[in-house]
Amino acid sequence: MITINDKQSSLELAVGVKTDPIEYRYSFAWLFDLLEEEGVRYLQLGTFFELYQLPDDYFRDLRRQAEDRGLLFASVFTAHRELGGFFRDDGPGWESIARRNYERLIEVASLVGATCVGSNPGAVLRDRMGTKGHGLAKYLRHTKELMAFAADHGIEWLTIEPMSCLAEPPTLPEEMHAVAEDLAAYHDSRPESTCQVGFCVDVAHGYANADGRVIHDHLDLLQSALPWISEIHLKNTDAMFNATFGFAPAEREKGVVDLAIIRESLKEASAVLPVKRLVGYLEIGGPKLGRDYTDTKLGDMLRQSLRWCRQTFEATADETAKPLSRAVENIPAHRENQPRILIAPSLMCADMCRLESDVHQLESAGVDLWHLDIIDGHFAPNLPLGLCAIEQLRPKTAKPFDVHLMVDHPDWLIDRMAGIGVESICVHVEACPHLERTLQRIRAYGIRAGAALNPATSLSTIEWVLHALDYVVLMTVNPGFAGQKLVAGAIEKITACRQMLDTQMDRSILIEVDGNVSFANIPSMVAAGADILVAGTSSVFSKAATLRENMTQVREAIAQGLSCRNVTADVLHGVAV
Ligand code: S6P
Ligand code: MG
Repeated sequence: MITINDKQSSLELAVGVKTDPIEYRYSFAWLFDLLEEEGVRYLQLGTFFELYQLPDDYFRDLRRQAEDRGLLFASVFTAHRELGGFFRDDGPGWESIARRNYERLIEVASLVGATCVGSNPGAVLRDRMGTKGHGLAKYLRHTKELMAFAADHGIEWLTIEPMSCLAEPPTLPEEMHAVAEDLAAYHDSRPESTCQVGFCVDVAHGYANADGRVIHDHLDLLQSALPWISEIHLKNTDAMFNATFGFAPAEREKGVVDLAIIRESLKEASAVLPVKRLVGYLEIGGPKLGRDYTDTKLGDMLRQSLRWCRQTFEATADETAKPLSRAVENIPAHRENQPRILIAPSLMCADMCRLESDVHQLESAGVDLWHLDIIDGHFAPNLPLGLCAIEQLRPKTAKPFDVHLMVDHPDWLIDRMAGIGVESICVHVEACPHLERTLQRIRAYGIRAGAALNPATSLSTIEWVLHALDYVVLMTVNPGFAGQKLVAGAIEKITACRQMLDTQMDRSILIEVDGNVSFANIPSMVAAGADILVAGTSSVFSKAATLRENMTQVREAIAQGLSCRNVTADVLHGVAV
């Protein structure tokens, strides 16, 4: 059987780039080309002066330019201390202007498709450190309100950059803990209406006191921030934390940031980190600091830094060779313990000319696994995805592959799928005269085995193979095509299947539903007992909204279904509701 990896190796580290005001000296197009060539996928949009006033279309276009090169704006982050106004209540409108700017920043993030929006809280006036406590209280009040504003815009994380200097809270370990715990408690009390708050730690920040004595080095501060780290800034620094720069060979000579040590600290702490994928965004010093107007070497320096960062910070070759086991932990082993409903977009519904880009977007929007339909033109009359497509897709994503074989004679394909590295395979009972043997063949590879049933097929066909099953796929349309209407009796069949599985087995077998799993049908499917939703043209790939917006709508429909499921369970157990 599949072994679930230990927590230590479950953290994926990736290198991205914070764009900062690249537009001033070069251009986004210049940067995007360079990143595409270097194989870097993640972007953090760094702010620039005009960003707060530019029209929506500018950001839509920027997003399109990035996506055309396979890049993803996963995050947006302030480049300067634009939000210092939160800490002041003197003068005309500092606080309200900072608030308005931050709200625009969140809107911009939503327009470019990012899920994280972050800031450095801004300098409390250095010569007025007495105002720090008061300023921090105001900052926290605004942040809590912005957590709701961000959630309404589909943002998952507001990120705070700690540890820049004592004047910019939270810097000291005790400040970090106090701020993070307060905001986490606030989120926990309103999980539906607020986003989470995490830290974007800059690995080049330590804290030296006014006498120039280093009180906490960058590794100390990193350690203190661990439970809340959701993003990282990558840059180098001198031993006094005075200057920052990159990772080109000459810079590595004078710098103290050892990315291998940072990587190991993060991997060791992966059990306490709030995320499974951590992107380290390399900061581009030159254009941001504006110190080297004549510098024509930025391209080369950036490439050298990126190569070094990828080589030392990203997962080792050894780990990337095993996407299968790393990804499997997303699949709950026991339904009772983890009533999370899994979303499995059906990739035959994606835009085939933009498959990789759709996959990356959906991955960042939080899908759980990929549903891959293989149809042979005999069992069902279609030919959507082939072996080559699945093989080429495998290294592009760490999410589990859930293969649906709509073919006669599936055995040879099971062997090929095992070679590619997939996490679950289901075969149709109608195509398998020796169903038990076929299921065992799947399991012998350590792959989860499923049986799929056409709408006309009775549940009794799987009654005697339950011992060999990990999941059942109930076709809620006739197989072969997307865009069909739900067949009559589909919901009743899910209910009956759930009852049969729960009464006949002492362990949990998941139910996957496939076909017209629409926004409208999801609540009743989930309420009836579906665990995995195959999402196609009637939900995740609906043309009426973006992929990310569709994912949000799927989650809302799931929540609706789960609340009905709880009511039903309470009624069954005689609890007054
Ligand atoms: C086709 C296949 C499915 C479809 C999915 C489409 O039979 O098994 O996985 O891709 O059902 O979903 P929708 O929402 O277009 O019906
Ligand atoms: Mg399918």
